Amino acid sequence: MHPFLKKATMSTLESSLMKSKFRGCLLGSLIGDCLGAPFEGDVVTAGDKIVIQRYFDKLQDSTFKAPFKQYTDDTAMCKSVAKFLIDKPEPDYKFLAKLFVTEYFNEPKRGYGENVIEVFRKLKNTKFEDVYKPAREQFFGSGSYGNGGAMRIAPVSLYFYNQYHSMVEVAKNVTKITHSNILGINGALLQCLAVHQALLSDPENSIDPKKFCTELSTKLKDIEEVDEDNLDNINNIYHDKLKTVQKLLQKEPSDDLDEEILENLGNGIRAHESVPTAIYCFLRAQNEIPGIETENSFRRTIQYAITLGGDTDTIACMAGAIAGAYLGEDAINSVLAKHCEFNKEILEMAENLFTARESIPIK
Ligand code: F2R
Ligand code: MG
Ligand code: MG
Repeated sequence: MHPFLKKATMSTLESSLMKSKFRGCLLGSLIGDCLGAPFEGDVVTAGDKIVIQRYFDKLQDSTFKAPFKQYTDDTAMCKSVAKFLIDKPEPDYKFLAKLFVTEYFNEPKRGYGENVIEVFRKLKNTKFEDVYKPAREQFFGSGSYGNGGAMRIAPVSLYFYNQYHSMVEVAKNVTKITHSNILGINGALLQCLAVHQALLSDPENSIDPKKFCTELSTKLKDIEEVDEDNLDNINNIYHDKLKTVQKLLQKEPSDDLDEEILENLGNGIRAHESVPTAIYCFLRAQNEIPGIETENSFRRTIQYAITLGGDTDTIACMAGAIAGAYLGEDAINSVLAKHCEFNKEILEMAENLFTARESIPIK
């Protein structure tokens, strides 16, 4: 067991820190989604970065009143994963598939992509007979490598924080209901490991980015799905990207470097073009970034992720989950959080997830 975790399970003080990390993680994921959503698909210019700075300043001003920023599919699916873990002591994937489908048909206008909607329709029409079959049929049988598996995985990292093998098995199965391409699955695994590693890191000690990335790569190597043909060097994609993250972190932040990040890591809807980018945002935001004026590293993570443009809701959501898991709820500005739809409910879910977790003996 990780020494910090061992300590954490031993006294009330550390148990309260773990609870704060559960709450911070899900709240961080929600904030990234809600605040990133208005910019999804945008190309962000230097001028837009100033607009985004003002947007955050305004949202943090307690006198500023505005309608809720609405959450999207990222949070809708994350809610289902959390409920699946809270409600059933043993994983029931048919129950989870039904939760995804019910959530979608109740609120279809949450920004879901066309293809995943086809999976939901097939699941419903086949009465959930084989919960993995519709996903396997996507993209002429190659399965999806979208980031929809990774964007919702954080509750699995939390719930199984001291049951590593269960975490890995459940993360794979939760993903395969909609994403069966190995890049989609491995992307979700990488995000799951990143949240887990951040959760087990002491927020009073600074993160060593090199160690953070090499540990992720080593752990991923052990658990990832492998493509036997390895066409286009598919098996190396995430490992190469984690090396690139480390290299880019050694450079001074600038607008030119942001261009390099987009070229080398990406900011798209594909898992391999967004999960490593979210990890990069979290690590980069451990230190000051020019043009992002805040002392708070949680806000810096989310704001920076949004300034990269592209799949802003999802990259900010994944980076926010990692940052929240590391820092805990206290590091998140409550005025900022209150602008997000579902902010109270997500904290209640985190609390229920924590309680459900604590009632299960450590194996
Ligand atoms: N879908 C969006 N945003 C754009 C649409 C917004 C909406 N129309 C609106 O305005 O309301 N955002 C959300 O989708 C992303 C997660 O996507 P997910 O769940 O992974 O979907 P999908 O369809 O499985 O994959 C996404 C795209 O990736 C490409 N792709 C995936 N696998 C492929 C393969 N094997 N071959 C070729 N292409 C593949 C496709 O272009 C898919 O459409 C998040 O950003 C979330 O916020
Ligand atoms: Mg979305
Ligand atoms: Mg998105």
